[in-house]
Amino acid sequence: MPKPLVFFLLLSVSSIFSKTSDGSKAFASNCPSHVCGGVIISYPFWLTSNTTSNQYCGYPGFNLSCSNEENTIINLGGDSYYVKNISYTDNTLTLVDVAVTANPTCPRRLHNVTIQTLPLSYNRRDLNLSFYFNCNVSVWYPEALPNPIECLSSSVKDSFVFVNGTEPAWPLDHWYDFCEEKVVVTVMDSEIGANNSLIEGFGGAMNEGFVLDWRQAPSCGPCEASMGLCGFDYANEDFLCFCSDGSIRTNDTCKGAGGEIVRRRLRGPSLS
Ligand SMILES: *[C@@H]1O[C@H](CO)[C@@H](O)[C@H](O)[C@H]1NC(C)=O
Ligand SMILES: *[C@@H]1O[C@H](CO)[C@@H](O)[C@H](O)[C@H]1NC(C)=O
Ligand SMILES: *[C@@H]1O[C@H](CO)[C@@H](O)[C@H](O)[C@H]1NC(C)=O
Ligand SMILES: *[C@@H]1O[C@H](CO)[C@@H](O)[C@H](O)[C@H]1NC(C)=O
Ligand SMILES: *[C@@H]1O[C@H](CO)[C@@H](O)[C@H](O)[C@H]1NC(C)=O
Ligand SMILES: *[C@@H]1O[C@H](CO)[C@@H](O)[C@H](O)[C@H]1NC(C)=O
Ligand SMILES: *[C@@H]1O[C@H](CO)[C@@H](O)[C@H](O)[C@H]1NC(C)=O
Ligand SMILES: *[C@@H]1O[C@H](CO)[C@@H](O)[C@H](O)[C@H]1NC(C)=O
Ligand SMILES: CC(=O)N[C@H]1CO[C@H](CO)[C@@H](O)[C@@H]1O
Repeated sequence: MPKPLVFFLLLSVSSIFSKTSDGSKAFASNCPSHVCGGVIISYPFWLTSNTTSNQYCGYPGFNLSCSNEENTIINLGGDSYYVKNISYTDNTLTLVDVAVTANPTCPRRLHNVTIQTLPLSYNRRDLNLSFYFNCNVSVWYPEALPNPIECLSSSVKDSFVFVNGTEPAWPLDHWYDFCEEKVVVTVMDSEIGANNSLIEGFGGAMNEGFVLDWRQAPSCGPCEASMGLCGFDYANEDFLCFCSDGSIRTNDTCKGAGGEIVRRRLRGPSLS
């Protein structure tokens, strides 16, 4: 093949390529990624930012904040969790309760993990620990229960931890009625030894966090199937589909001509 022809072919291939990559650039500028402390925040996750734009790419509730360009945080049921890792291939999130890190060896102010209606579920590797706080059972049958967690107990009230479901069959029904609070926290089962290292080990396990699987938001299927990315207009409470041609539609799909096309080019979450 003569050289000019090869050159010509290369040129036309690259101009086709750059045309499509213009399209994806427009796409990317609407839905930019962000790296925070080594965690890549990318669709369907998005960065909560203080811009005036109320329109975001990503799933509702999958907004993350970035504190000091160091810590990525997600909010679940009003509680904050550090996001240690997001896998976009395994669709997993590794989370550590922010409250745990305030007191790593003896975490306090624990709360139940709440995933509500978000498209999240527990990973196979998770294990639930049940904490019973401030129980006055010592008055009754102290010897039938395991050792209390010293750092969370006082002379009159004891706190206990169990792998959920292994609480002792107690001669006195509902001994936990004598506890002020029960909280179930999730850890990775690999962090809990076979022997009773739970009292010493629960803090360490909680610092390693737990894994959630994330999946496609149900409302987002048609948009993603048409190569779009889902978003939301918080001001108008409209579902949005960011299409690869640069348009943003209130329809649930990029296919066909239907749907109001939002002409305004949006910046998306800034700080990218
Ligand atoms: C966002 O808030 C931070 C401080 O909270 C401020 O420094 C920054 O300028 C704000 N950015 C925008 C785009 O308003
Ligand atoms: C996500 O958005 C909600 C609602 O706007 C807000 O209350 C929450 O603090 C945000 N989460 C994070 C981690 O920024
Ligand atoms: C993040 O999770 C993925 C999948 O589980 C794993 O391969 C990767 O090593 C993790 N990265 C970090 C920094 O933990
Ligand atoms: C842990 O508790 C959650 C509910 O809080 C439940 O959905 C999950 O299946 C439990 N995991 C295990 C291993 O018991
Ligand atoms: C805890 O264990 C009990 C008994 O096995 C089970 O019924 C309950 O669903 C478990 N709860 C969680 C949150 O895992
Ligand atoms: C133990 O606690 C329960 C519930 O918190 C309370 O009803 C009960 O009076 C307490 N008993 C003693 C002996 O303190
Ligand atoms: C936490 O969840 C358990 C059941 O999984 C429930 O019994 C307990 O009351 C909950 N605790 C709080 C503080 O909501
Ligand atoms: C548990 O303790 C036994 C005896 O002390 C020991 O042989 C075994 O290796 C321990 N298992 C684990 C998982 O630590
Ligand atoms: C596929 C689809 O949902 N199409 C809808 C797009 O929006 C118009 C009106 O805005 C509807 O008539 C279409 O059914």
